[in-house]
Amino acid sequence: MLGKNDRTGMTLENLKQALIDHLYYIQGRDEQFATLNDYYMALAYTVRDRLTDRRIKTAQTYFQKDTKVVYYLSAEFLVGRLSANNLINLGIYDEMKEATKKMGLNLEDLLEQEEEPGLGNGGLGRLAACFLDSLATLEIPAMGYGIRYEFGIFDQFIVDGWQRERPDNWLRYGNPWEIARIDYTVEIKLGGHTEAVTDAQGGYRVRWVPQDTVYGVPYDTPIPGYRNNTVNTLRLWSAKASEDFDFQVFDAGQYTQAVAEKTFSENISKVLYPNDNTPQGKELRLQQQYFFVSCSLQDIIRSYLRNHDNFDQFSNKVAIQLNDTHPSIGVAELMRLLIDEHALDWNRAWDITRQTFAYTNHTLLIEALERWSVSLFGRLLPRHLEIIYEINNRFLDEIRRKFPGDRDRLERMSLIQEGDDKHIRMAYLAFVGSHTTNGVAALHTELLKRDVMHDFYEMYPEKFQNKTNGVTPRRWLLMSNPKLSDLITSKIGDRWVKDLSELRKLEAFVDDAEFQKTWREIKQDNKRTLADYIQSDNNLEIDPDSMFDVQVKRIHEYKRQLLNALHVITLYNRIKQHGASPSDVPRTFIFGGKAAPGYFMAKLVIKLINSVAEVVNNDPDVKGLLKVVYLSNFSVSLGQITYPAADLSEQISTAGKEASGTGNMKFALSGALTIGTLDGANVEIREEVGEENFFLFGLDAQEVMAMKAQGYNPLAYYRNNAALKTVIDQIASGFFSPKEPALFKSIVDSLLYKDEYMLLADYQFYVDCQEKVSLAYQDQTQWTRMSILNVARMGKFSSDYTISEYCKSIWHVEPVPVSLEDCELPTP
Ligand code: NBG
Repeated sequence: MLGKNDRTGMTLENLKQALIDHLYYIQGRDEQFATLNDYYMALAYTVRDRLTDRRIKTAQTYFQKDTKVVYYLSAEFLVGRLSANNLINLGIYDEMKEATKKMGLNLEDLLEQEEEPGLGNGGLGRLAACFLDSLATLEIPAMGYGIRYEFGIFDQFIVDGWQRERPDNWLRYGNPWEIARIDYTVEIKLGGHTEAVTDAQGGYRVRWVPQDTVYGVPYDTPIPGYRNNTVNTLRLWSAKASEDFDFQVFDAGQYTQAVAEKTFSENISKVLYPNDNTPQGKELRLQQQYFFVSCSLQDIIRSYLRNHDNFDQFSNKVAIQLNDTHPSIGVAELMRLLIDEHALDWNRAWDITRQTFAYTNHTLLIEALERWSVSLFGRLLPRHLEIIYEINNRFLDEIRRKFPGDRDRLERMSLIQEGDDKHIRMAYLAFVGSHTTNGVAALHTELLKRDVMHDFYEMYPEKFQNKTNGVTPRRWLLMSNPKLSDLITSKIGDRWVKDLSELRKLEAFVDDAEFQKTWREIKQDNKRTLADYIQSDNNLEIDPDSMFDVQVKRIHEYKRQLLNALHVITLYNRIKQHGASPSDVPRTFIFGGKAAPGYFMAKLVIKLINSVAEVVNNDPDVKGLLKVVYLSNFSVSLGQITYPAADLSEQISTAGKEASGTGNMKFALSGALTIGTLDGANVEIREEVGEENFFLFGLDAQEVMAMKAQGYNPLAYYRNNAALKTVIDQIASGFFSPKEPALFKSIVDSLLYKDEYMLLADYQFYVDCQEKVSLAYQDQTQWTRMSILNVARMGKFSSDYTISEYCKSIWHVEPVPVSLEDCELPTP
């Protein structure tokens, strides 16, 4: 029986004994010589053992009941550190704290040893991680599939105001959470050509003769639900050179070349491409996508065939979600596997494929939609190119039948973009090969239907759904904001952890002076924690009594960090000119986020923010009123101390550009108020918390489009707004870059002559709205009231809710609880 077995018991004594055993037998250390990292490793293995019991039992249950399983395919899983989360979900955080204390250790110090797995860029990868947590918590049979990048997102550091990058060697000291499953290794083909062959029945078949093969080795990470017995699996694939293909070269006596080729094919899982919302049309990236998708589909089929001897039940037992287009090659790969390897005919394979896949779109930025050059694609995946052409032929016939003679429509909707350099439109392939396509916030889904995928909506309106994003309350409240969690639980009990709508009950305390006071003290404590971090990391003193005005997210022009910077300069100028006005509350502007290494403008914005910080932070005239901080190397871990410390959350993207945003939810869940545009999930957040508890400004998506259509002229705003003109002239004249006055010329030119993201059109609205924020902050009673209401009304944005909606209307799966009764454990 689980728990009765000392090997994986949960009592304080069991845990302590396990720590000592692992320290000794796994790390090979005694207590006298053990380092902090040795102790961390012992702790991780101790927790992993307890997860392993439940993971094996979970897998057995799914297999025995032959349940339908959700497979979430994603090129990114930004899971964050695992130790604290696993302790909390297992319900042994306090026991472990005691056990380590008894050994003279501090649990928090041990947890700090964990290297964060940075296997994602931003919101898309973090969403996948929140979804895994919710799937396990809701007891849904599910598995995540992705890539075990040897190097995750680069480490960012700031030198002289500029972003610099260093490789993220996260596996350096080993990863105690993963288990390699060598027995499930699969073979992947690449390149070469195809041949027609006749099979035993005299039928026509295609054989793919690859140029190279490479192996995929799976590494499993356990994903526990919150205080239940479910432990699902995140399976990440690592590339390993196949010995066969080296043999010829070996035989030719070219030993070193053979070894070189070996490392070459292992490059596939070497590094995460550091782009957020911008595709990288590189061959290696396509190899990565195909590699993990083919590994995963072969694995899914192997697993399905353990319980079945034909494919009749496939789409009743398997739901595959495509997280954006990165895994969309899966549509062609499943067709290939079913037709070429399992001898199904086209129509049957196509029905199964479309009943199995669903696709989530994550962006409206046209330039961010993935397209692969046909020539590159055909070189790497000759068989898949044939299949995609066949899918397209049949699809174009369907369009012709529905819209006879509409040639423009054919051209617009074709999976192949014609022209000198032909491209495959991956979003269209994903749509055509799926039963359902969803957007990630109400507005985003509407714009998909109205704009980006309008032709598809006209033809198949029933295939579109909305699923507004959410975040997991475990990591983003319980774990990151323990003091607020305790306060909430003391008032309304702890059911909110699994049912976030329970937070509504906090509304009863919104005017309770004592409660308000404690609420404020907790925010203050969280601000002090962040201030301490900034003191040690940036060597900068900031005032926890000032308003923390925070924008942390990837740096992208559409997210408009630059608009925030223009506001900072505006305030600075105002105070310099007129002295402090009564509405000025002391503010600390906190920025953070990585720019793609090849994204020139984004990197220049970082430099500008740091240059403004240099001037502002060293000017005695604004001392005590303004400070600017750039947090380097923003990550999940740093987010966990940043969101809880924020007073104001900046969600200021150009309307119609941010598909959803999820940082907006994390801030509000910790009681920050939002200043934001009507973009992405902001719209729904505002609806939920009430318009009087949200600082709205700026053009809406329709106005943005209308203004663009009329011919937008940023220069007019510049000429007609004296404060704005001063700010831009300062940047242009080198006020913030005296050693290199023309440094920011490209920023100035882009604002004045193009302003793609309409900063100038929104500037005055934004500055006025910030004025209202300052006024509101002066009334702390009212502000606290708004803060409490924001938290109380965040129920809709739990990823548990989002996932339950996917389960109901896309995947058609039900919870399958796992029982630990009669669980056979090896006797020690
Ligand atoms: C991002 C969007 C965000 C959204 C996340 C998760 C991509 C392609 N899209 O607005 O920009 O919150 O996806 O859905 O990274």
